[in-house]
Amino acid sequence: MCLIGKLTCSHTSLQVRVAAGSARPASLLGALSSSGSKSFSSGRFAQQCFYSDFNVPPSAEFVARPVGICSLFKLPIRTSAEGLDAAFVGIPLDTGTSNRPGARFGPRHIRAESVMVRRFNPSTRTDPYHSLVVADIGDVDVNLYDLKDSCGRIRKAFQTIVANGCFPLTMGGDHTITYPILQAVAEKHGPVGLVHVDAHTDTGDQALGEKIYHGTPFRRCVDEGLLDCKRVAQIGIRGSSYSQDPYQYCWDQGFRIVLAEDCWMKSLVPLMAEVREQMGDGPVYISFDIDGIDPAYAPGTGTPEIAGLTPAQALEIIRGCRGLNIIGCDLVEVAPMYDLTGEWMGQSILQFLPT
Ligand SMILES: [Mn+2]
Repeated sequence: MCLIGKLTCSHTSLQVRVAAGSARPASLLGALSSSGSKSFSSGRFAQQCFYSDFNVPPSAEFVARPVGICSLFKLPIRTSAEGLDAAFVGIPLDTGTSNRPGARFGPRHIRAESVMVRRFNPSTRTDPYHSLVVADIGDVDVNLYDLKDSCGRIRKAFQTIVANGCFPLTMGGDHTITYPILQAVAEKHGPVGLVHVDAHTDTGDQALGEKIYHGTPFRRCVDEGLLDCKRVAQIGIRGSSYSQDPYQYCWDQGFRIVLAEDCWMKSLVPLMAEVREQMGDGPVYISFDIDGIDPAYAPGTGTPEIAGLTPAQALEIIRGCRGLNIIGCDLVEVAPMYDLTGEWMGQSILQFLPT
């Protein structure tokens, strides 16, 4: 049970949720104390955070966008997921890429671009920061010279995150990372449903004799029973293939495949109603490969394919996940050096926050 109150400060109006019986300490300046930010502009930061247990991004109405140590949405930086409902975490790894590398720089560039994202979305009217305690917990300490070692490190890091009862919100990194993430997530929640946006199914078996790279994560997940295969939807799939029946493996598992060409010129609202029905009440993980979106909009990626989803369709997919039992998500394959405007890198992940 929650009590919703509204307090008005001199410059801004803040909604405050007090969770009855919450073990969380009622720190009036939680965002300040957690980031140790009293040393700069404490008066203006205090107006953003006062009377709230929650971490709220400072508004650019009061704190200039470039001010502060770079974190996602300028949220406080924490060293662990303890006490958090959800945590942004980066995985700067791209040694699983098959074509253009660069996704190792995804997390830090997404953070840099995220200063443009304001706290409220007037279309959804969601206020995620007052539903969940969220912070940026930094990056997984990956080994760029050993992909298997990196997978072990990622799995271990995410075991700790989910053990804290925290939802991981991950910035990749290439799509290899979703495999060890789902190992940790499925250990906690059991086999999960999957909403997977991508140009590719990422269900290959091997390449160059290697079983682990960014073309195989969901095949490995099936091998290990990490997915509830009847609750898997892959959306935006397109491009050339190695065989005439490239989707047979997915269909054999029970996946739903939504080809990009079946999305062209359409609203995806009806599709997402069907996806919500498919997912039911069970735990759902969202894995969003930026290459699901057409490279005309989002060129900053390693394996671009023409004729993809539009940004409006991407928003319809994310908004269409509302109400699902979302237990984590990732945005992967952002390779910033191919997106010279930088416009896309931080824009989509805010709406991943489950509310
Ligand atoms: Mn992918």
